Amino acid sequence: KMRKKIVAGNWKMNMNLQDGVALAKEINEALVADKPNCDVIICTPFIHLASVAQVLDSKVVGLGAENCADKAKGAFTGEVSAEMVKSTGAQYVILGHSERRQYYGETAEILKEKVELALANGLKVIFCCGETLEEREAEKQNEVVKAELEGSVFHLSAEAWKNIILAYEPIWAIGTGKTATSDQAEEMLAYIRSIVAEKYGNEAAEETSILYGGSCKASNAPELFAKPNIDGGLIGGASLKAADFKGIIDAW
Ligand code: 3PY
Repeated sequence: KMRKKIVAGNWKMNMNLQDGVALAKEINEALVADKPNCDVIICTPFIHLASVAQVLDSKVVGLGAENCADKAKGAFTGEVSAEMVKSTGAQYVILGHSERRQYYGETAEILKEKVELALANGLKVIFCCGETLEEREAEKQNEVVKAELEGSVFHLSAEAWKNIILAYEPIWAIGTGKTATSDQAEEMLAYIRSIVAEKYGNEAAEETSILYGGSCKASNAPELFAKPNIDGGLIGGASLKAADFKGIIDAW
């Protein structure tokens, strides 16, 4: 594969500050000792970012947030802006994770604002999309994913698009232990690449990294990563232990 291979951890709301910094150190040490064959990114809660940035070798492990605000600055109590994320040393932000859409009411319009602010502040965006079980059973998965991309990222310029990484996470496979089969994942990622090609051209589509997420772990990563359109994984639970995470990285 020509394009970037990526393994990105999504810690979600886990780890206190001390445990998080210790985990980041452990991952960094393991990868400095045994250089990965792919780009590795860890995405942590906001409060960890500045401290984790201090213990990572940014040439070996990238750092990202799991969210950012849809406003640039000001009277938005409790929010964290893209500029603040960037100032910690982070280079990435996950946007549009299904947990944000489902539990925090993030719509396509809100996500569009977040994407723009993230890019304007020099962050690369890991943009998530995916369908529910009900939508898949109704065979609406392609339609749903296309609408998510059209609503929040397909308005971007070709130049801005270079800073977008896509992650397909079928909601029915998140934290449920159910993984999409490697054929189901490949089928969707090939579809996503085809609509990126329609929008930005074949060359841009070939250069876009598209990840699979949803109960991806060391045992299923080799089969998933062997598929032509799967450029890596967005990893939930298995990113919380250095050995498990390293096992997935070694699948490349
Ligand atoms: C999972 O692996 O379940 C995820 O949601 C990763 O983002």
